[in-house]
Amino acid sequence: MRKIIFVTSNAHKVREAKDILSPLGIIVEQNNCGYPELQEEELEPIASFGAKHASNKLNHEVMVDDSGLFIEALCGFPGPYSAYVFDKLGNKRILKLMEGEENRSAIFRCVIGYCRPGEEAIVFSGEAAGKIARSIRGSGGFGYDPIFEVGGATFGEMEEEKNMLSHRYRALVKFVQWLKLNR
Ligand code: ITT
Repeated sequence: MRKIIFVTSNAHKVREAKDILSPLGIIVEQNNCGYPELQEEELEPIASFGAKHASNKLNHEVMVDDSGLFIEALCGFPGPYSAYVFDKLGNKRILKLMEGEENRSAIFRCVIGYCRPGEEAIVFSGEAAGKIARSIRGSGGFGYDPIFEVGGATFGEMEEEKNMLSHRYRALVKFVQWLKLNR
């Protein structure tokens, strides 16, 4: 069995990745050792640098996941700062910032970085287009899920459906296709 170490502090991300990678016989093991997060506007260089750093540190093939919510009416905020903003403001205050705003469009992005020790990292990105809800709805998922709506339901109101249409699912599908060709 092949094992990929997933370097993240976020157990929800690991659960979603396991749902997709385990059926292929890939063991996903969480490691919370962290990696330096570059200050960049784009997620790709953050994931790429993180994966390379972590694979060399752990001397094992690793994956990392850098995600962000890009709200159109807020010029892409919080984007690469999504984790910091979620910790400091949370969903309630994001909704406050969006009060009276008719343009609710937002994109969730996920970039998976993968690297083997001594090699260059490869990145796989996925996006989900949706809307910022007008209230917090649903208790499923994590993070921004209760305010991110796709097709009328928030990710927080979904059960398995999130993992069939999310930004992470789409990035993981590309990762899986690559893994199948590069065992
Ligand atoms: P690691 O960096 O340790 O992997 P993190 O939770 O800090 O974990 P990010 O830096 O990628 O992850 O931050 C993204 C933020 O967006 C963070 O607050 C997450 O909770 C949130 N987030 C990421 N994916 C999400 C998803 O699928 N649904 C809802 N919120 C999500």
